[in-house]
Amino acid sequence: MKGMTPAAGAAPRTPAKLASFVDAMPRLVDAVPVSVTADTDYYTTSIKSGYAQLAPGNPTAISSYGGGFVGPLIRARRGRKVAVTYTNNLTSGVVVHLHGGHVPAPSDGFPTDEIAPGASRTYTYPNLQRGATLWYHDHLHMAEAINVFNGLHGVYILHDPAEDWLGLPSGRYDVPILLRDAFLDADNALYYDPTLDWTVMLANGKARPYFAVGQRRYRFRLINASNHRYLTLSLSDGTPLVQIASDGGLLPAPAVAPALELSSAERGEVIVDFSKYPMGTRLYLQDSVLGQILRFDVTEACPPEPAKAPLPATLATLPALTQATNTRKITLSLSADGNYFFINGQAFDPNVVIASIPVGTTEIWEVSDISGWEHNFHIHLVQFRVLDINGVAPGPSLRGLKDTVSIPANGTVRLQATFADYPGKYVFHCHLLEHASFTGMMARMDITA
Ligand SMILES: [Cu+2]
Repeated sequence: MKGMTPAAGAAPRTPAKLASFVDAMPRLVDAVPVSVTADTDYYTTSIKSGYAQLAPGNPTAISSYGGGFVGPLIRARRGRKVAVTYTNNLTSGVVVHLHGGHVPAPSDGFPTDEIAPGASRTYTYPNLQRGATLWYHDHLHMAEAINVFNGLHGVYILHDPAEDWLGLPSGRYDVPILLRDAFLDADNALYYDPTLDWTVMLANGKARPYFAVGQRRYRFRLINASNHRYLTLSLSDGTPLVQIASDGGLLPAPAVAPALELSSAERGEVIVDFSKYPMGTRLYLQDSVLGQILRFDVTEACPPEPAKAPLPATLATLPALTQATNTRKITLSLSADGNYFFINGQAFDPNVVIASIPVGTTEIWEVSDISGWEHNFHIHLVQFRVLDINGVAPGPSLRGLKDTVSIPANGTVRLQATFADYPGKYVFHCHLLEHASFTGMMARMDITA
């Protein structure tokens, strides 16, 4: 990838030659609480190594949350807490971060808050934010790129009764799809080398699968869990994608566009209406670089959709932007030796506070790249608003609540965020995981009481 040089002496690997659309895309398996109290659902998950059938042929050695290549699907409900106790049964450390979650610092997964091999840690998520498609993944200092590559990722849906009035497809017709690329060698082994071209696109842990659908609307929650690949997704027949939600939940209004762009870690929820296609139709979800990555087969008998009201022009009303009291400049640069991407002049040091923010503050961040590379920018703890990109107001798909946004090379994005509560230490960083893990592109922010 950009900014990475090949490891010295690395043996060349032959990529797997994979047939496409052989396997069905699995539905993610719901996590089952081990106990439920009046206000909290409790889960336990073992982080362990194992094998998964990612593609036809040999099974692939993986790291996993709970055994599957994509971790258990946690379904939270707004206003009910979720507590997950992770036990690390790997031979190296891990950290779990709920991406997009508004959570107290001890549960956020600071990169050095390691769960050592054999140890356990409980993360508690308040779920007081708006409904959204979140995801969880490893965040271990200088190792998240490899850990996520090996399979430490999962989906966390925060359901919100405030969405019920929209009559969106639900249950079986509300389908999270975790997309990520990989390099599989000729033996189907995951082989981590970011200088290679990772051309195997996995959807819910299967390489280029098919998915049977019925003649009705579906809600697809698309998560770009790729380490660094940008996705530009579209339907093969040119039907526009109707995006209803982004990182932090519903958009103010549907964003209808020929393609949906998702940088690493971004989410986009789309409504696809298959009712216009004859039975037997094959339609592809395609990426501008990788081509067809998922085939929808209109083959499933399903009852007609009840009272299909058109999507309203207004999906959600976002909170009014409050007056910012501080403007903070964030500069992304390349070190003189070319080995690091700096944030405000330095590589990540977990002991150095780059941003100290009094709790309750609303800030505008001017995030500028001067490295000449495109990066993407993720702030923990908050959902922010994109004010403008190179001085231009964001397009419809970026007008909702966001936690990750692409920063154009040599460009500036202005964001606004309110750090309403939860004092403690957090990070913000480039979500190209190779940059975050290996080039120091991360910074500590402390929310001060
Ligand atoms: Cu970067």
